Amino acid sequence: PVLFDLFAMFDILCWFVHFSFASNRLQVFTLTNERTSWNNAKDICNNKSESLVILYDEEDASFANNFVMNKIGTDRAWLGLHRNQNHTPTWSNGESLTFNKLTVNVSDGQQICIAIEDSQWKEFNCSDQKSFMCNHYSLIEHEPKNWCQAEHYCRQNNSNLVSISNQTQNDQVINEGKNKTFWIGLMHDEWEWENEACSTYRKWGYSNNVEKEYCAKQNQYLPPSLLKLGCSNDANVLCTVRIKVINQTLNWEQAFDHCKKYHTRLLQIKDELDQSAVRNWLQDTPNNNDTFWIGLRQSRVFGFWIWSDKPVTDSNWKNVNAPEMPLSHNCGVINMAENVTWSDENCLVKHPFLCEEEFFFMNKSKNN
Ligand SMILES: *[C@@H]1O[C@H](CO)[C@@H](O)[C@H](O)[C@H]1NC(C)=O
Ligand SMILES: *[C@@H]1O[C@H](CO)[C@@H](O)[C@H](O)[C@H]1NC(C)=O
Ligand SMILES: *[C@@H]1O[C@H](CO)[C@@H](O)[C@H](O)[C@H]1NC(C)=O
Ligand SMILES: *[C@@H]1O[C@H](CO)[C@@H](O)[C@H](O)[C@H]1NC(C)=O
Ligand SMILES: *[C@@H]1O[C@H](CO)[C@@H](O)[C@H](O)[C@H]1NC(C)=O
Ligand SMILES: *[C@@H]1O[C@H](CO)[C@@H](O)[C@H](O)[C@H]1NC(C)=O
Ligand SMILES: *[C@@H]1O[C@H](CO)[C@@H](O)[C@H](O)[C@H]1NC(C)=O
Ligand SMILES: *[C@@H]1O[C@H](CO)[C@@H](O)[C@H](O)[C@H]1NC(C)=O
Ligand SMILES: *[C@@H]1O[C@H](CO)[C@@H](O)[C@H](O)[C@H]1NC(C)=O
Ligand SMILES: CC(=O)N[C@H]1CO[C@H](CO)[C@@H](O)[C@@H]1O
Repeated sequence: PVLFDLFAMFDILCWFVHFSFASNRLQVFTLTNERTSWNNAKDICNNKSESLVILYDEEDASFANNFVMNKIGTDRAWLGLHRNQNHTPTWSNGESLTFNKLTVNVSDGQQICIAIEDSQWKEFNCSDQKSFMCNHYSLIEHEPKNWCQAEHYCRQNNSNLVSISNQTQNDQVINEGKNKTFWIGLMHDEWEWENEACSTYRKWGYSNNVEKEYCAKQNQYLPPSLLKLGCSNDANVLCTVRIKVINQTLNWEQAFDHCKKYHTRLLQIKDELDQSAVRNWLQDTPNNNDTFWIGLRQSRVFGFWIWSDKPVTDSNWKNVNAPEMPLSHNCGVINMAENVTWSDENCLVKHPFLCEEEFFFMNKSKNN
């Protein structure tokens, strides 16, 4: 068996890796020394099954800023944000906007989200925390969220934020809204994050760029902000990976294949930062009191534990020492109920599992 993938080792040596989590979203950042155009940067990340970095809030932004400055002291790194000039407003369920009660015009770079207040459609800062209404007039009053979190909440129930297609429906939405101010499924934003990620982070820095400005990079100055830059300019490449809980129960091999096919790979935990990020992240995940497959496997020939193709260096075993043959089972799980430690498990048992991938989409969401 090929246990040590030379390419992977090369990766470890040449790419800076770090975990961060903000607003319940975990990201692994990697950065290249290469400077290239935005489109090329996007390809470089995609070729590694990663994507250009998405910023979800100021914490992300300041992390990305420090990361780039500390690693290569560069003043430029591309972000997964670009301007789509053909943008037309659509409902969050993908339907086009045929019935429109909005009376404002949106200017370049501005992101606005629509809520109903006093029976009218009004524009608000998408970061505002508000009540919201999912489809079927389901009003969520007591868990105020920003627009993206609200849409995410509805999605978890196979729904969307409510969309409105005629006056009758508009009246009903208002009626069911109990005079609250609540988000509906409409966001205006001609700037788009990669992979249709939904993020309300939008803090533009000063930019006196005279060329056509279509892509965004991280600004190196504090406080961190976004700068517009022509897409054909050169900047460094900042990629990211995410983690996803798959609720479906499969055996280890099937889980491994599933992650590879639909996402990137079964989750690997390479160091303490990874471990604590996973811990923090699982704590905020519903139905987390579970045992999840991770990409941990024991070589049946040599007896040591590997992450798919890389040796396990850091460890967090339940009983401190790695389970040893011949008594051990050959696959690894992580267990929230056991203080997020690892245990060996029979590879044929079925468990939910953790993949690495993007997970927060505007519309085009991969199932599972
Ligand atoms: C990405 O991969 C494709 C196919 O392997 C290759 O043709 C292309 O040059 C790669 N692009 C970059 C930027 O590495
Ligand atoms: C919005 O812009 C259009 C075209 O620029 C203009 O005709 C319209 O009056 C504007 N509406 C508002 C409310 O400013
Ligand atoms: C939206 O609100 C956030 C947080 O309060 C703030 O940082 C940001 O500047 C606001 N955006 C706009 C366009 O006013
Ligand atoms: C989600 O589904 C549950 C159970 O069907 C329901 O009680 C809850 O109101 C739903 N939430 C939303 C946002 O639709
Ligand atoms: C309004 O839209 C809803 C949902 O699309 C539809 O079921 C209903 O028939 C429409 N009503 C009218 C009067 O067009
Ligand atoms: C909503 O507010 C209006 C005026 O502010 C009031 O007349 C109406 O009774 C209120 N409706 C409900 C359901 O509270
Ligand atoms: C995951 O699956 C379990 C059992 O099949 C179910 O009870 C739970 O609601 C599911 N959780 C989610 C987030 O779908
Ligand atoms: C989680 O699982 C542990 C062990 O199976 C059990 O003792 C504990 O009560 C569970 N907690 C919840 C919140 O279900
Ligand atoms: C769980 O693990 C954390 C981190 O290793 C440790 O600080 C904490 O004391 C542990 N809690 C229990 C109950 O063992
Ligand atoms: C998850 C989701 O809402 N997907 C929708 C995205 O938009 C298309 C139409 O453009 C719909 O068909 C999908 O259902």
